[in-house]
Amino acid sequence: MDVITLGETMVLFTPKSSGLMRYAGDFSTKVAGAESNVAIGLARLGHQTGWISRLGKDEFGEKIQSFIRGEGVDVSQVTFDDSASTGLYFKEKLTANELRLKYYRSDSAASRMSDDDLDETYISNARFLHVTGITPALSEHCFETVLKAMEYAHRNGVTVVFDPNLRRKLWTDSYARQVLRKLSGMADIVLPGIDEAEFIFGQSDHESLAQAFFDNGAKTVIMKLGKKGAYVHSDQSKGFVEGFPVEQVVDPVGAGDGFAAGCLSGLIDGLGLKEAVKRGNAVGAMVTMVDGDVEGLPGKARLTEFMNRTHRDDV
Ligand code: KDG
Repeated sequence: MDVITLGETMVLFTPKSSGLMRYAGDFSTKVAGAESNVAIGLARLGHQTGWISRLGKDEFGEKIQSFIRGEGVDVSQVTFDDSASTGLYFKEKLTANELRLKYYRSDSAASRMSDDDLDETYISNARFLHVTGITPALSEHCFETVLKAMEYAHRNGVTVVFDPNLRRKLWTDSYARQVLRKLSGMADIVLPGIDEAEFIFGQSDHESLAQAFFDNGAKTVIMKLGKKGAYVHSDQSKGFVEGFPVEQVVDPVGAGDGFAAGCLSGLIDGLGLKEAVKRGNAVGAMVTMVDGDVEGLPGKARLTEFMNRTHRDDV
């Protein structure tokens, strides 16, 4: 296995019309969850991935499992809970450029994940473990599960990747800050957005913030700077990796997961850090041009074509 991820995935309902959701009659139903988005992104690029989670024993749970399995991700570690429901999430398009997200996930099946859902041997067979700051926000059990997964990874020489993925609707700011700081310090690679970095360490410039993550324990910091691209900081490499131009942003949700998938794909393929981040920038940009959290994730051929079309020689 190249990458194993762990987290909650939900059925995503999107009204087909814009405006307040109370007036919406038709919805599309899709599948979305930060960690499975990354696993799917990597699978589309030809890598071996697995996703650990709990789903409700309901039709939505079945839908999610079939969809993720159909994308080529290993779902052998997914369990079904018959006393809790699969989480749901709604993406309300208020105007063409304004989205509002609403979760129905409190006490969902995934929020009941525990250490029992983890198999150390399964994790030990991966090169990377990818976890995010969404999972610890779901419940104390979930937080402990993330800590245990990280412990298994460290013990077996698996590189831990952490994306803070701050979701303020799920917990209080002060507790979120404390947990995200702790988990960022336990990761080998950390992937904060600049806003998340400021949330965790206070307002500053990107270089000082990257240094703060580094001093906190992360060995490699890859900071997302939106349209501008990313800034990397490790022992070997420091500097900007410019972003790719986007013709029109259709739906920005999931871009960070695409970025993570692209970066990890590059590292698995043996690229240098900045080249890997360039791939991350490209995948992230492509995700924003398509509606849905995973629908814009490219296969290798489309990615290569996009990167060549918007060729940049700056890394
Ligand atoms: O990064 C995109 C995710 O945020 C989305 O797919 C849903 O996992 C999700 C969440 O918790 O918001």
